Amino acid sequence: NRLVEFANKLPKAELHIHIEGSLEPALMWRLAQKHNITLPFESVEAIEHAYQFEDLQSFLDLYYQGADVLRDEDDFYTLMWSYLCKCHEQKVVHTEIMFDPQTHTARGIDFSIFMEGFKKAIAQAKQEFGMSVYLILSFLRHLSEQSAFDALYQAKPYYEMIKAVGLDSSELGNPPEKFEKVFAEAKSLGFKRVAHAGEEGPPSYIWGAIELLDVHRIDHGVRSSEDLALIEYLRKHEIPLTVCPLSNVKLCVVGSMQEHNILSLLSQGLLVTVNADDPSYFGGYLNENYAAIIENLDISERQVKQLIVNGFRASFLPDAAKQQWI
Ligand code: ES4
Ligand code: ZN
Repeated sequence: NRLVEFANKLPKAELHIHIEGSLEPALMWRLAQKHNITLPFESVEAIEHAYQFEDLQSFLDLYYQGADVLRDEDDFYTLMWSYLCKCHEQKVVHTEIMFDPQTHTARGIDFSIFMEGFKKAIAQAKQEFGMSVYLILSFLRHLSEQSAFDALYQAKPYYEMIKAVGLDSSELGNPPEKFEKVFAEAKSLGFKRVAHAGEEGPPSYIWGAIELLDVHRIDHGVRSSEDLALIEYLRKHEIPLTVCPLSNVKLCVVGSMQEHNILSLLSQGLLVTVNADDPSYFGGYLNENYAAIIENLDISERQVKQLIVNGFRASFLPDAAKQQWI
């Protein structure tokens, strides 16, 4: 497919990726052996076979279990380095990566363990590939506000490595207002802000993320199509949506790729971007997400270009660096 080749070859930015969601089954298997952890799977193929989800929660259960094999600094280095090598292969020249500190600190793994591992891999990618890499500290919304504050303060020695805070995990029943105070504190510390909203949750959660959390971007946001006033607001204020097509199909947020509303959102004038979310769980990295929409939707070359340019526009890169890619 000519358009797939076209998208593969262009320099791209990625804005919605969970590093724990880039843990490939083969690496999970190897780390389980290394640490003498018994996985509830018989083989690497059995892990891959288990990746069939009915909703967000059924995925999150496996995703947190998978992350349990990440124990020492070298594990986190290898996880990050593997993802950054994939970026290099796929012409991702800038990436803004979410990580879930509470998933690790809750298991007794100190901030320094994962941050030092990430730091080495990121320095190497900057050096060897000339990539730019930002980190987004993401709070788990199924945990308490106090736990989010703890994560924010434990990160203090690493603030210069962190560009933004985010909000992820189980959306329904954990609305943005639960995290209003911790986002206000993050803002006063100088962090940018993003939040998952309108993936499974209603448009009111997107309004909440905007009005109470003062976010720069909405992660997913596909349910904004249910609220015309919201669409109008997102368009007027150029608030980006980081859409993840393969994720939405895998988690049954949409019935099929053919039914995905990404082009409808784009043609309504929204700043829509394409992203991988949890590539090793959902069937592909950024290029596979482009391939999926190109092969299943009636998309033009101009629209593919627009989505790629939007990735840079919606990024936290300084304007001068954005200009280089737009
Ligand atoms: C996630 Cl797809 C998705 N939604 C919410 N939280 C997440 N954490 C990792 N992937
Ligand atoms: Zn996500």
